[in-house]
Amino acid sequence: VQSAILGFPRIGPNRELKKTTEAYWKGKVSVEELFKVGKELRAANWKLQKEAGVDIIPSNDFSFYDQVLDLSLLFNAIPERYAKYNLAPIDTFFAMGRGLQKSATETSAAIDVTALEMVKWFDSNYHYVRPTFSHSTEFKLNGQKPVDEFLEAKELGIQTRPVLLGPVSYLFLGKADKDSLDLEPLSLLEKLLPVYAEVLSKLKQAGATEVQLDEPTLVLDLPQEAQQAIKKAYQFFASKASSLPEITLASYFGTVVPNLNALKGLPVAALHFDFVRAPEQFDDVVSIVGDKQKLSVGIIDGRNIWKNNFAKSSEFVKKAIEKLGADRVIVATSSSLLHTPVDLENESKLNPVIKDWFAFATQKVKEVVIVSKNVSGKNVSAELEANAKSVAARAASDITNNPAVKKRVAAIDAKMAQRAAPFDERLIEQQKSLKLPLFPTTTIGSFPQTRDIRINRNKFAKGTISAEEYEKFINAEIETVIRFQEEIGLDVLVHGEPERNDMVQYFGEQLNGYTFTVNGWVQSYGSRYVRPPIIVGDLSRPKPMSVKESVYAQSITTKPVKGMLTGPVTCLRWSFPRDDVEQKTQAYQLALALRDEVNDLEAAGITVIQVDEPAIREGLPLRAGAERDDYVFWAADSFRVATSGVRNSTQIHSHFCYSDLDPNHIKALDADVVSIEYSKKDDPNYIAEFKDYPNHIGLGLFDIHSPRVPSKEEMIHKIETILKDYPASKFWVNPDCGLKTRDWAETKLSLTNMVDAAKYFREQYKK
Ligand code: THG
Ligand code: ZN
Repeated sequence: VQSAILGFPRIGPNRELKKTTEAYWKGKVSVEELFKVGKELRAANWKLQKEAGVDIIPSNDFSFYDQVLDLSLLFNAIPERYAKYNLAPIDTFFAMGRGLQKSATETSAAIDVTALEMVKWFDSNYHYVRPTFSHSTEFKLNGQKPVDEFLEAKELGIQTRPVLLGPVSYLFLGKADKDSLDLEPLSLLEKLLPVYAEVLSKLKQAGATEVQLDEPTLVLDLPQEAQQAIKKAYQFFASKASSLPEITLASYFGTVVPNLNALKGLPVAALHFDFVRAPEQFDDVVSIVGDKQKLSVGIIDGRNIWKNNFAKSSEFVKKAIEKLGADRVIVATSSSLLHTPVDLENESKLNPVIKDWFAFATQKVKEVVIVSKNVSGKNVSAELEANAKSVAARAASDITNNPAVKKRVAAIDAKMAQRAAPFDERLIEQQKSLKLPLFPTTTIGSFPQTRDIRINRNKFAKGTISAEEYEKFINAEIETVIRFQEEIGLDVLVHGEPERNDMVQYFGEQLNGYTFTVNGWVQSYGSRYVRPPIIVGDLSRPKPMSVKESVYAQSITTKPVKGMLTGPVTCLRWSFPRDDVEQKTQAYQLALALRDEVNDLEAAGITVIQVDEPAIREGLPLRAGAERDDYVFWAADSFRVATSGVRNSTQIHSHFCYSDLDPNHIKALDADVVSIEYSKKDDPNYIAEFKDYPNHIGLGLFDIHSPRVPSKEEMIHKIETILKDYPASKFWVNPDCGLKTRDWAETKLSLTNMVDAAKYFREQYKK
């Protein structure tokens, strides 16, 4: 029984990829150095897997930014606004990923282009760069990255299985560009397939015997056309079978059963399914595996950090072997390991008892091999025994159980999830106390996280500066941010969050029931990584978490300062959750902890409190149905449990980062003000979805993910577009997200322009 890995994290054990990429952007390292580091990272990953004894090792899972963007570059799906600058391919690639703004020099013209849209990768915290097509898109091979990387591995004596996003998912996850809105991406399939086959045949010529084509869209509710497209695409490849490598079609993150017809009789060599997320699909999918087809059993979790249960997994795989025979079964990770941290060995600070419950990517590689050996009848009894011990120890541990928390969750009632008065009444009281102008301006919470801030946070963490020194430093930072906001005329201020590394990690560190890594980084997008805290037990708040900083900020200004918290669903989603308790239960435990925090902030004199739920959309189950309905209820309900304990005059804000939220789900939160992403939408229809939204709306006016500075006129235009149809009193003016990834220089310019845009409209409405 073979073992297979679907993809390995490319960031390096010590974030080597981030460091070099960012240095390259700053002009501090050459392109040669950048490529050299990429090559070293790939080599190290291949060797690690080879040495662990993996049979099927992926290549082309590496990317300098995003693997979907790699394909857009490879297939020449490069919108003219990027292509026209004739940059080196890698620079075009980065410009598409993150935008580019450069003033003119003597030898080159100015460059000013925004990034392509960035979207959540299914229900994960990874973001891909959305393929963007227009009528003028002409697919052709632009370079041959998958071939180059295959050959690179081959030179090291390592045979790999290149992985590419499959043609249907690639198109389906893309969109039409602004100038071609009538274009249906899937209609490009016929044009794409020959180019796609060309790269596959080059791989074959280079010596690849098999490829992994990911079609994760198979776990969505696929329209009929997309199901047809799957058949069409793989039949097309089959018609060229002699010149192409064998294909493993991989799906993950859910069940494919509703799309089974698309898969039945599909002429591919192997099918991969995710049995961690959807073990219940086993009988159905096995029934469609063809006589000569192999089944890749995704049984080692690519999305979480818990140690695999070898006995259980082996039993599961054996069921497949019984049906198909050992030579037609492959033991695999459920998805790419991109979503897990690189190596548990790097964790020096974990409680050894807890550490023994985890497996990161490097450990998961070994797990795949052990399970495959076990089901092949090889002797791995020592590993099995140690594994059984560890699994039993976790189940019996009192670290996981807190009866008081369980009791409090059980006592939550409907009243706790409801504000004392409806929005209209609350609004009157809030206006009376806050006295804000039309188009009130605010920011989403974080201000630039400078080097100095990071250094001081690290010093404090390491104990090289005292708590007093650190507090002094943080207060000085808060004061800088407050003065700046006063100076440019923002209305509702924030303290800037200098004390926070990450909006989830920061709260996780202060709650009981969580544990953390020192180096457990996971790529979120481009060069930005997160270090998700791990929920190991029942969650509770031993003491206030954010009150001190908010109160200090409020004490030095007469303008209202907004308290800043992360909502229960986001705390849950951006952590590694427990797998032994329902997610819903974990969300309510968090909601109670946050409710106490919200109430403490109010009691300390904070009158505006923002509770962010950017992850609420990604948590939505991928398919319609009972599970999704249940989620929609508990996600909003837990938010309301967290935020409904306050007076009517206290204004609750929320923010989501992403635009593709169902307005009904937003409504259910009953927040007084919600900020939505409006920066990348020129589309008045988008805001029309909020027509009946009763509460106030913050227009996320500019894209903070890009270093580009938007002009005042640009933002005026955006506001104007919607004012035709809506009352001015409904809107707030703000950026589309926190500013922590930006520099001060950009921040000052952007926010000044933004406040000026709001002032412009205030003048207009005076007349
Ligand atoms: N936190 C977490 N997940 C997220 C976001 C977040 N997912 C969605 C969205 N925000 C992604 N955006 C970011 C933005 C910035 C960073 C990470 C994800 C970031 N990371 C620092 C870096 O890579 O340099 C490291 C942060 C740290 O020092 O801890 O800036 O906000 N969980
Ligand atoms: Zn955001």
